[in-house]
Amino acid sequence: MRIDIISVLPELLESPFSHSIMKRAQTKGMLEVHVHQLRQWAVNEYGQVDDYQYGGGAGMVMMCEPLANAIEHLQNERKYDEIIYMTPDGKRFDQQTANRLSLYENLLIICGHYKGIDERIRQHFVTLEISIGDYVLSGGELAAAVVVDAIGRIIPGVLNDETSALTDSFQDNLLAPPVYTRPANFRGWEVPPILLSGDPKKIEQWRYEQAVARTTERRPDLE
Ligand code: 6GU
Repeated sequence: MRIDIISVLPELLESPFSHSIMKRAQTKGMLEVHVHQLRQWAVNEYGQVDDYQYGGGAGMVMMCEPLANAIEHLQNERKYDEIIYMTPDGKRFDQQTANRLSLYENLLIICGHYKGIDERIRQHFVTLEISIGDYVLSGGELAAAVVVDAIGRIIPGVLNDETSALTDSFQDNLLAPPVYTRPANFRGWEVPPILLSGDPKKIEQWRYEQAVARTTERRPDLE
């Protein structure tokens, strides 16, 4: 998969994909992330990409022309399966959406800033609007990093058995059960004996019950 990202703060998106599983996905050639500075398509020599909003009001709006030119430049190179706009008024991101997006070849992500982007870009180019939750960030970059991470780690072949996504929280609308590692007794705090029993059937049953109990307690909305 290739993901292109349009941003006025590309520096924010350098580090998140350079470590651990995201790094492995790219080293293995399964994921490419390309970040593009929107100011390359600025309307003047000052690098302007935003302007005051019609109708008045505080806050700048990202202009049509730089965004349209950036998007069309990238579209000339390849066809995008989705053109995604990161915005707090988008559809709330979830595992189901991550799963669907992980199957595509080419995604384009637009990061908003200030009051957001001109509505006409949303109408004429954007095919999917994503929010990562009900709170406001100062720009779309950190939200885009969340989405790319969630997608990248489940691209087929990125995870091995040890890091398998199959047992993640949310993969079947259940939170994950508690996990433990050595030692079996730390300061008198014991690992549940069933996990030391060596009985895979019982252990699986216990994990399932824990997952259900945790979901009922913490996230009744998931059930
Ligand atoms: Cl996608 N962008 C911004 N600026 N804030 C957010 C968000 C996105 N998702 C939640 N809050």
